[in-house]
Amino acid sequence: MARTSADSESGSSTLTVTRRCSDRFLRGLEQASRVTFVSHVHADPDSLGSMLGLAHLVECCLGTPTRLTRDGPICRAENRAMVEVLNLELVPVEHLEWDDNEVVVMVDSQPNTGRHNFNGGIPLYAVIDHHDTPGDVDGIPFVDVRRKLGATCSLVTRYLMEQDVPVPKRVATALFYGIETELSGYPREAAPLDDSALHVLFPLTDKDALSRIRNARLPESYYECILQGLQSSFIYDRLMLCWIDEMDSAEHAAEVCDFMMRLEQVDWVVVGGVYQDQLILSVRTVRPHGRAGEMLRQVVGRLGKAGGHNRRAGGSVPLPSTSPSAVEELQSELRRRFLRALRIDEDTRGRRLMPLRAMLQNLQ
Ligand SMILES: [Mn+2]
Repeated sequence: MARTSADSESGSSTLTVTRRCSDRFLRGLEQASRVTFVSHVHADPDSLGSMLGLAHLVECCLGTPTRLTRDGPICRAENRAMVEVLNLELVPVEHLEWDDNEVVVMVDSQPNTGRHNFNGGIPLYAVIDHHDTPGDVDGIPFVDVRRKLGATCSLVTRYLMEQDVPVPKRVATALFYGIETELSGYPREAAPLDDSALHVLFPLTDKDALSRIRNARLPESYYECILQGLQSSFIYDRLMLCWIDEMDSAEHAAEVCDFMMRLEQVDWVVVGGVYQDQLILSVRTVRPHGRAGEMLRQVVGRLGKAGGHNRRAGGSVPLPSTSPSAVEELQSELRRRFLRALRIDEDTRGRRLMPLRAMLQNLQ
């Protein structure tokens, strides 16, 4: 098992008993009147699955009531389908009220990474995560952050296995889908724990529910954004950059990025789309050790926020104005920075993915 901050913390020399992470996690919750799970903004399948899995663990092992929450809307069609199909009850973080002795656990995210609006009235008991983006975990009693792990759901599955808790279909489906989406089809590039979690969970999943989530119906705006993405794509060496003028969901940038990333000539795809008063950025790379999260954080710098993993990353930059000139100015600054970060000659002329002539001909 990977060494973790939780492992090293418990590495006291006086005791020979090695307690498992899940034992320590549960022990700290014994006096809790209720356990509330929080995660990052626009909850994704990994955060939803992790909250559900840990809530199940707590309910089975301690009989303590739990709550799952959501921070901001859930936009992506598959993620909304997951909430609906698995009947997840999510309390909006802005409506939370606290019981005496209530305990809060943060999953798939770390405090002060700018990825959540939760700054609750009560301190966190635990942080369970796998992100590279370092958060402020000082003073938090239980921390289990495994940066090599592909999904937080894999760690939660491990806790359930350690405690020998039966995993019902609904929980198994959520955990499985959480891992599947985080690994983008490459379980073996993540960690052995991800791969083995998928093996354990798959027979327990609800296959119909899984296919209803995977094949969620898409809104018209998705196709509008795909069209804009195709029409605005420029290729610079191994990088493709696409811009979307106006999106009615922050998730469309990532969806366009997922759609574009399989183009055979490029290794990197960056999509930037205007959503309300922000430019939302999404990055994908086919390189297994691409460190996309680090690259995007470096590019965005002080302009905004960013984070992510080896193959995938996301971020946002506030726009001073949504006028075309303000958007264009930011786009060209970011283009310069991406080219520099990927060591592509800054004078490289972009080549359109779809030549203008072809676009016009298609209209006739
Ligand atoms: Mn995750």
